[in-house]
Amino acid sequence: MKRILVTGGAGFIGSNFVHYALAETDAHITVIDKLTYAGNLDSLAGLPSDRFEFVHGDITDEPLVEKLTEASDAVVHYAAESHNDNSLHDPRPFLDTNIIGTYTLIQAARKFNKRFHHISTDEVYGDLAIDDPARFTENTPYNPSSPYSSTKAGSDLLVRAWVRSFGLQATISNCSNNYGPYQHVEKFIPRQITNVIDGVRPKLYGAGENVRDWIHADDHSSAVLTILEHGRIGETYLIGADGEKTNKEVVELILERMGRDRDDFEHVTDRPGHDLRYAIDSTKLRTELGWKPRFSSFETGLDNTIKWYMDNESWWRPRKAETESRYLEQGQ
Ligand code: NAD
Ligand code: TDX
Repeated sequence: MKRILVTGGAGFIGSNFVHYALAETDAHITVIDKLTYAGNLDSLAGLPSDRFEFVHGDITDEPLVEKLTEASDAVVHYAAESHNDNSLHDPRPFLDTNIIGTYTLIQAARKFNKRFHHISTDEVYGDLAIDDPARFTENTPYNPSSPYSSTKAGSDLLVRAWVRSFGLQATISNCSNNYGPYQHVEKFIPRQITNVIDGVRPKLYGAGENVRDWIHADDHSSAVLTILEHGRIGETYLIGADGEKTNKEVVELILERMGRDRDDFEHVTDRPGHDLRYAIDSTKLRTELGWKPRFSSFETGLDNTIKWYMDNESWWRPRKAETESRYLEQGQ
């Protein structure tokens, strides 16, 4: 795997993957990123110029995508509109990037017969009841709830159809909620850490009983590299690290680790259609490909993440006020 094209590499998980893959492999990486509100070139600062190139562009730009795909050995596709709350207020960019963008990329990968790995989410499966012992597996039926997750589900189905109908050399992974450095302050964990830094009380949607299954972004990256190198073409792999927690537990932990009272948070308007619980069974990835997460303790990963936001205020500060004023308009 000599030359990898990474889409959305200036975003949260894409940038973590670029750092991880440059450290763990000898691959050359080219990033294509549109630098939407969610992209940040500072997340890619200081990378070695002989092994890394940044291209400012849109994944719906067919000639550009074809040129970059032809020059690569593999494509790892992270670029997306990624935030559920935004998709409820303005769904259109989600259709353009998540559906048409993925279509443009798989057409190019098909044309030049390149290895393609599609990054997706556990949200395509909908949600589980809080007290249901079940977890998502590769065989769980698709049942997405939001404009975001329905466009991710649509993009997964396009990739599956291109494998079956055109022999696309593709794999798919569906991962649970990521945390770690370089995550936009609109997302749950960075929003609450930066609120605490600012002396503002963390905001819990509704009662805070919703459950998310947390994985550190580095563990997501190691799983993607494993699938890229050893995954079977046409297969889907679920990625998760057994990290189920209620949102209230996460907020209490953030407050405690940052030296504040555990109950110093407030409840705000709930998200419409808010998924109750996500939970991943990653047995297939672990048994078939021998992958396992390195961050076995959520508390340790969270401490590292809190430290990163405290040490890197210049990275998140320019986006904080605008993000909070958007939430304020929504009563959140
Ligand atoms: P993000 O919003 O932080 O980053 C998305 C990146 O894509 C940004 O840099 C943005 O500029 C870029 N982008 C958006 N539209 C583009 C376009 N048309 N052309 C080129 N670049 C474009 O998202 P993230 O949280 O890092 O998520 C990355 C991927 O991982 C997404 O596909 C998402 O569905 C998936 N995923 C995320 C999570 C999570 O917890 N965040 C979990 C599972 C899967
Ligand atoms: O201020 C908040 N308060 C709150 O209680 C915010 C921003 C969120 N929440 C809740 C909503 C969710 O139950 O926290 C949980 C996590 O919220 P988000 O960070 O918005 O993530 P989620 O909606 O679960 O989706 C994330 O994981 C799956 C990513 O944003 C998706 O891109 C990924 O597919």
